[in-house]
Amino acid sequence: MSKENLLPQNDIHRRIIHLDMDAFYASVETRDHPELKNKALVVGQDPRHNGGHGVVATCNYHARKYGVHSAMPAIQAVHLVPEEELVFIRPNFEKYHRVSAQVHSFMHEITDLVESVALDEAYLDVTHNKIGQESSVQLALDLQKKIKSKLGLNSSFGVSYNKFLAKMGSEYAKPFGRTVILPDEALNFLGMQKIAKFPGIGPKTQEELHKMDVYTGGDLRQVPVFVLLKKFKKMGYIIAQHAHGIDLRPVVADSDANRKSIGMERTYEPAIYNRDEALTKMRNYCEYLEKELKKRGFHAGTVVIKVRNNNFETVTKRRKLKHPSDSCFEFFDVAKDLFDSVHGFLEDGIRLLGVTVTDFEKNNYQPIKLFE
Ligand code: DCP
Ligand code: MG
Repeated sequence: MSKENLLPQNDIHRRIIHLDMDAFYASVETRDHPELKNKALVVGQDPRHNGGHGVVATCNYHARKYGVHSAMPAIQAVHLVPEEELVFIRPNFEKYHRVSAQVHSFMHEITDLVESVALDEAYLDVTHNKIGQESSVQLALDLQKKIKSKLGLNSSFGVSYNKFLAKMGSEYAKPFGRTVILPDEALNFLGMQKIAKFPGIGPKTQEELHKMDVYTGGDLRQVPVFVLLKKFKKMGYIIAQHAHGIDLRPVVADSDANRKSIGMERTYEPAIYNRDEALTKMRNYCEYLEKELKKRGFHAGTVVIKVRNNNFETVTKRRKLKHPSDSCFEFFDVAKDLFDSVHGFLEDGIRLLGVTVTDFEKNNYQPIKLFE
């Protein structure tokens, strides 16, 4: 069988934008502390003040020049960057959520077909948009400009006919750039990319592919589809489609209808060693969950908690409620029970706590109207 008829029919008629904020947390902090502009800024706790603990959440491009990157032990940044240039700043997640919401409000001026992947990253399907603008590139440029002028932040975007190409484009554009990949340019663009840049090709798959003399997207496209399929199963088929510029996944809007859970989690520095303090946090989360559910008219059937200690051990525990509910008291009762069933974490210090509710059903009764 030839490779062509193993692949699905391509769709080149959609217009997709992928936008990703540059060095997101670090850029927000630089904006709010202009005196740090010329420093190597690392978001995370300073390991020199806590016995060498912690990891880098992210860092600015100046710090990246020294080889610092996300998820690296913070102490390594201390070794890499000259002392007089290095600044650690504690993350302020509430602020990042606020900025993210502002970015999203600009996106929703263009379309409601916005699919968030992370706080700082989203896909927009602008094939049909609220502005009535034909040029998806113009829409993306205007969005990027607005984020810069209203929020003082840099972002990068890719525009193409599918999600995977748009995302490859925005990665390629970083920092503060843009990549437009038209249908007849896609194979050229992909051909020159290293396979490590393709989603789904991790270190192990890379190694396997290198053994087959496959280093670039161009090499990858030469490999018959059935070979990739046989070797890498389901993922191989996805990789094969990518090599040919195909990705048929729709942009799925973040609307309430698509939501399968609502949760709240926070990291704590310094860590929490006290049960009452942990429970107070969880009670606050439950109040937030009740508010969110009431807004949407949903009841939740299951409560899930997540606890992480200073050694980065993480447990999640879940329990089904007797009846679906939107009451913070009921959520908290269960969350407290689940929390007490996690042993040994308080002693090590808790650095992350989360409560999520899931298994939604529509709340069908109407509250009684006391006054007409
Ligand atoms: N983040 C984190 N831990 C990671 C990766 C990321 O806490 N391992 C956080 C910090 C980032 C934000 O998520 O600011 C967005 O992640 P990105 O991977 O998009 O990284 P940046 O926006 O920081 O940099 P880039 O310019 O490469 O997008
Ligand atoms: Mg980013």
